[in-house]
Amino acid sequence: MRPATDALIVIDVQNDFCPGGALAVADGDAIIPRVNALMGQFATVVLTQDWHPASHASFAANHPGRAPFDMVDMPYGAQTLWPVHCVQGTDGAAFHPALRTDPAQLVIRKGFRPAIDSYSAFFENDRTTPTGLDGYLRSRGISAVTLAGLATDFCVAFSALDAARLGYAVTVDLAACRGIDLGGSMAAMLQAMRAAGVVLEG
Ligand code: VGL
Ligand code: ZN
Repeated sequence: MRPATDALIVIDVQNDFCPGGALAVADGDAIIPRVNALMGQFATVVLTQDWHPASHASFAANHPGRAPFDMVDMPYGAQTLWPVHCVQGTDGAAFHPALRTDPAQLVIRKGFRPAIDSYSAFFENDRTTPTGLDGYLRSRGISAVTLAGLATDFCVAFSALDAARLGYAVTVDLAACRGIDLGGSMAAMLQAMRAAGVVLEG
């Protein structure tokens, strides 16, 4: 077992990010056995779920004339437009059926406000609106987090960078992650995580 001050945070292992899903990450489901095994090593396990209303501003379909993967300017900064994915209550938003969910004490849902996206488990994309996860972890005495899940270069990386900024010791288990790699995002985010002191292992 890892020390009681360590938490595992499993990011967005949902059907829409796995093969056959609306925003499938290549080989996304291949991480599940490793993620399930990791859960056995941590007394504190948190799962996140991308959880958008159908009207969400990150969906290209809600921007006439725009296509998925275009960039747009939002009041909070640049935003990638995505295919419709992880709509609240749909099968695409459900956890992959092979993911163990019983060991988790908390499920954080994010991206539920129509006007703002939330890649990170800690803050929405304005980088200031909290999800509440920091308060949960702090009040439980957690000082180190290990991250796994989808996608390495978006929700996992944004979560890792925020966790480092908040003062947690952060490890990303790369063997338990898969990425989207949009316009060099994988190399850029790996570099940003290293620069922030995030330990990349696996
Ligand atoms: C994600 C794009 C849009 C992710 C979520 O989980 O990495 N990526 N929404
Ligand atoms: Zn999303």
